[in-house]
Amino acid sequence: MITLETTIGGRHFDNCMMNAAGIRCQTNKDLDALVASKAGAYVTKSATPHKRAGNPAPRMHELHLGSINSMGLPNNGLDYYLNYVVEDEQKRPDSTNFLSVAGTSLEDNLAMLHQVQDSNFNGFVELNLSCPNVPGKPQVGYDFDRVNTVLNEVFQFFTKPLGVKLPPYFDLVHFDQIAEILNQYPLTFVNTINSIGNGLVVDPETEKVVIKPKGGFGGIGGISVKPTALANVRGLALRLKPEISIVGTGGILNGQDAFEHILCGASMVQIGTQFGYEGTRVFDRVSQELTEIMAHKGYETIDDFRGKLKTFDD
Ligand code: RRO
Repeated sequence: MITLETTIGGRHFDNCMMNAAGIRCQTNKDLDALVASKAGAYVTKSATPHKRAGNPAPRMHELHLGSINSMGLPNNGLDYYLNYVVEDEQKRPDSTNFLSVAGTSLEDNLAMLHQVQDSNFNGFVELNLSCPNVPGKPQVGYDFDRVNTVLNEVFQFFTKPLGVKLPPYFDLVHFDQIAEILNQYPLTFVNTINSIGNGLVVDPETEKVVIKPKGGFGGIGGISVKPTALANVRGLALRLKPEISIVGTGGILNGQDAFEHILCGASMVQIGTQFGYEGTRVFDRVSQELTEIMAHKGYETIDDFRGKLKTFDD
């Protein structure tokens, strides 16, 4: 009997697949559709203390090999998402879901986490340290001292399960440096990767960029980011203490992509760009495809192969 169930921080999930923050999770209607789907959990659109309209349109563009976006954190504000997840927990007390927060300053993040700490919310908080699209606000995840400061401040008072959403890193020394910081804290999970920040897509016909904000610069997602995502999942899985689970995000379109993320060390996988294109059916399809791969290989649970990627040195 093959199962796609997984465990993070002692919490059980029936399916190891879910949406990635930002994709079809901004409204109650979006979240209701995720609850009704085969996804093992959902994550809410990254929240700021107050509702935000985000950047001007066009701010997302479909690419042959993925997507570029500069949404600029459009969201309904923390109260909206906190109310949703708390009410959902009352209806489904055994489920664990993810509440994403993305303050544009340390003060905002601390204020939001105080509010979450004081609430009845019992799920996971995903602290987004990697939004690439707010003009004038660099991604915190690329400033290692700042990451350390943020986590140090947060864990002075925050006692609920917390993870961080990281930007992609591109040098093994950076994996070493970020892991050394993350390992000092009681994190429940690390989610890697957010979109590859500040790519540029050019339309040769019109000789113009394809999105309006920031002169056309935006975060790249979808199939073209998979090798970077796998490297980050693997790089962190090899360096983080075992109590910190890895959530793998980036370039998952099918069962094979999910399989590769898990092989690199992911306990949960998130589908972003492709979920945007396909809707909740993606979770049925990718679950079916992953199950078939596992059947073919004789695996019954994802723990049978999670993190067991081979190299030429084995
Ligand atoms: O809203 C966005 O522009 C956005 C966010 Br907060 C993020 O974390 N990642 C992304 O690609 N877009």
